[in-house]
Amino acid sequence: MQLRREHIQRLAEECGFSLGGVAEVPPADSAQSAEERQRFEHWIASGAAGEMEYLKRRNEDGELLRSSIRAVFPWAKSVIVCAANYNGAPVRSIDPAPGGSAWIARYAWSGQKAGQQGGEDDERLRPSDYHKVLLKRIKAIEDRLQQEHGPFESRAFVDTGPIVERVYARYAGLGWTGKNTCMISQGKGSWMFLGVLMTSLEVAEDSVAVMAQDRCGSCTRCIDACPTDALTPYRMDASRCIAYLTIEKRGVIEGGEGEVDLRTGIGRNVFGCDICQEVCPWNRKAPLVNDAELIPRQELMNPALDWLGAMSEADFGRWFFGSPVKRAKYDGFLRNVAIAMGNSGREEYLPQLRAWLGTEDEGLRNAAAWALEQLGEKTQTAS
Ligand code: B12
Ligand code: SF4
Ligand code: SF4
Repeated sequence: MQLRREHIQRLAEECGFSLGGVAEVPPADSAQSAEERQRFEHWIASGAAGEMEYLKRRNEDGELLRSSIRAVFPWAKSVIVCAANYNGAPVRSIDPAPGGSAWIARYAWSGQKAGQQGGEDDERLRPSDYHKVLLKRIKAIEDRLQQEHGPFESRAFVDTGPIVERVYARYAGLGWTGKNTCMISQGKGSWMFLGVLMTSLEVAEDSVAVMAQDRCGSCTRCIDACPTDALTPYRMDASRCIAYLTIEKRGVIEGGEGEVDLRTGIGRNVFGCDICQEVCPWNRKAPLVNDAELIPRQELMNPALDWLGAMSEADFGRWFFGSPVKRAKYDGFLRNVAIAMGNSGREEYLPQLRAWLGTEDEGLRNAAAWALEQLGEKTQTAS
């Protein structure tokens, strides 16, 4: 039994994806494998992964787990890669916005109807998380293939597998790797989540994907627009990326090295960052999402900083339970809000920031002290 491209594309569409493709796993001793392993090794060795320890895990032979599928799944011969659109609304963080508003990255806007429990709550959207949404769909593809072709080895992942999904999206012909490091589809842009299914099945000879051509050309808009200088062509220093700082980084956010103070660069972004994709010309005509499990929640577009800052831990849980935003954790999220307040130039936040100086969480305390200084108030604790 071999996998055929058209069949995978059809299955992907039937299971709720915008794009689907299949790639061969290159032999361990191939030049392609060696190049990817080396690129990943260098990236980790340079410190670009910051404190994301899960990216640095190695096997007993000292190989980085995420740098080679074969090291972890020797049976893997192919990877099915599927992409789902999450372009919620034509609202961008770089456009003029109401004063005192924050930005939550659009991948975290998603929600779905609360269900048929009756009563007024029915129309309300409850948060949804792309990990769960996509994994369910990938597993539906897995089931369909098992039914059609009998048992085979397989593993489905969204984010968490020992694989750089964008590399396989490129191998599967879904798009190219942009200078902003995102997977860009020529017709659909880069607002795409990825999910993968590794299988022990071979790819039919006539279905080996043709890699998409790199269409970045001489453009450097993403690199020029990045507020924290995290990008050089096709490479990100994640330790400088706002998405890393506001989602993955725990504790204190320091100013960092380089010309830009990272906290200033964060601007009004309180969870993730969309800038290097918003400026990308390939997203100008990107289709809007039409997906019952990824419906954009209006209240998360340009949310007011004072609303976010006044959230109790219980409120945070209510608004973000089941949403990717939970990953930042309550204290981390408030830390980000404090930094955005410091960047707002608005004195109305002074009382809230002063109150946070008395909090136990060091990250939040430090961010509040820094923000107060930005707003012209001297404190003892700012670093
Ligand atoms: C860790 C991680 C992050 C980190 C680090 C990002 C990074 N650039 O690596 C942080 C927290 C910063 C992050 C941010 C975001 N992430 Co993220 N992240 C991941 C994760 C879990 C692992 C990525 C990884 O291994 N990085 C390591 C480095 C080395 O990989 P890389 O930059 O992708 O580089 C590879 C290729 O670019 C290629 N390459 C490098 N140089 C060159 C040069 C040429 C010429 C070519 C052709 C290729 C090439 O080889 C590299 C390594 O082999 C993946 C899921 C997964 N398992 O893959 C999601 C993933 C990459 N993230 C995703 C998303 C949506 C985001 C955000 C948009 C979220 C947000 N709005 O805040 C931002 C996007 C920022 C950006 N410009 O990339 C999507 C990307 C979808 C897409 N269309 O590309 C993924 C695939 C999750 C998913 N399942 O959908 N993320
Ligand atoms: S997501 Fe934001 S901070 Fe990160 S590389 Fe892109 S523009 Fe820079
Ligand atoms: S902004 Fe330009 S350089 Fe950056 S990813 Fe898009 S096309 Fe490529």
